Amino acid sequence: MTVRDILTYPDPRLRTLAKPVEQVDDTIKILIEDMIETMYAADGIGLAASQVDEHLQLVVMDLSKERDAPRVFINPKITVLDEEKLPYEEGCLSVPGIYDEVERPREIKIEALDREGNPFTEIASGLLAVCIQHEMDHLNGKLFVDYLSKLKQDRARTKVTKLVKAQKA
Ligand code: QAP
Ligand code: CO
Repeated sequence: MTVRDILTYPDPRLRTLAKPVEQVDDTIKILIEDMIETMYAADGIGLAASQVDEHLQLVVMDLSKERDAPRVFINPKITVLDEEKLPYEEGCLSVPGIYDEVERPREIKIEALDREGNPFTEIASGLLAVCIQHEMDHLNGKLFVDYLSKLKQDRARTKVTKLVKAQKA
């Protein structure tokens, strides 16, 4: 397994629209393993394939405290069950050091394939609902900072660019 590089804001490749996974073959399985390892190495709770420059509809997540319960969502689709929106303080591995509140529908239905390619359905609220909506935005080329004011976006861009330069130096 390999830790892959995570694209950072404002890299234009983060705006690429992800394509559906056609077949859960060995290449996809390796990508899934690499994404899980990359998420753990970066101390994240969720990672979309777009963030490692693989433009496929694939998300990994681990919301467990022990960090031993990785979950995989292939070709996820959501249906909003409750339009009521709740604010949650979000962050993103592609926007390191930036955290801010985003409002999203509080209850959704998730339909996806698991890592064996078997379909499943799940009703989600709380952190799972927030996280899957955040990750699915990535698959559509959208970032959580897009919901913030232009001023906050400018500040985030400056801060992340500096941080990334400092890390490389
Ligand atoms: C998305 O985000 C998310 O800035 C996943 O320095 C976040 O894993 C969904 C992270 C919150 C719902 C709520 C961010 C790690 C991790 C950073 C992450 C950082 C180190 C973000
Ligand atoms: Co993110």
